[in-house]
Amino acid sequence: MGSVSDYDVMSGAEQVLSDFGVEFEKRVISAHRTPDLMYEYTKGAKDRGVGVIIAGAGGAAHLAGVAAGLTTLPVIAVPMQTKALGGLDSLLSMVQMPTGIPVATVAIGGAKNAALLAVEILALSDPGLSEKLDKYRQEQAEKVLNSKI
Ligand code: RP5
Repeated sequence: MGSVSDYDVMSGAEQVLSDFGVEFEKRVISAHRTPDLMYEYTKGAKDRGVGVIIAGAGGAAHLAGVAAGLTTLPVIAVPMQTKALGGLDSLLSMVQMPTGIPVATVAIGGAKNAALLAVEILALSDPGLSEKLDKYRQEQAEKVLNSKI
């Protein structure tokens, strides 16, 4: 994430990944304030065994786009809600990537879905994780089917 101030939202991703038993790195790295670290961290990600990068940032939210330019790992962007523009600034900064450097952008504040998408990507080569996803979907459906009003 681009700042500690993003953690309230990004902790949702942490929670989902923990629930699925997926190992993760949790870092504050800013594309603007710490560009050298941004380069070093992202360039080394694949060799460290990282499978997917989830990047949460707000405002002029270049974190995900810069990461995507530095690696061929899938990058998922989480736009943060902002005071000035409600998060539309973050969303548009993240979603309009140039052809050739894709970023998968979730909803404003959608950290949990970002984590679920990451789990789905990792599950392509992990049958155990795939089973957990099926179970999760089943439980979700049951909650709706059993809901009373
Ligand atoms: C972005 O600027 C961060 O991702 C954060 O959402 C926003 C504000 O950062 P702080 O000023 O709170 O550190 O880079």
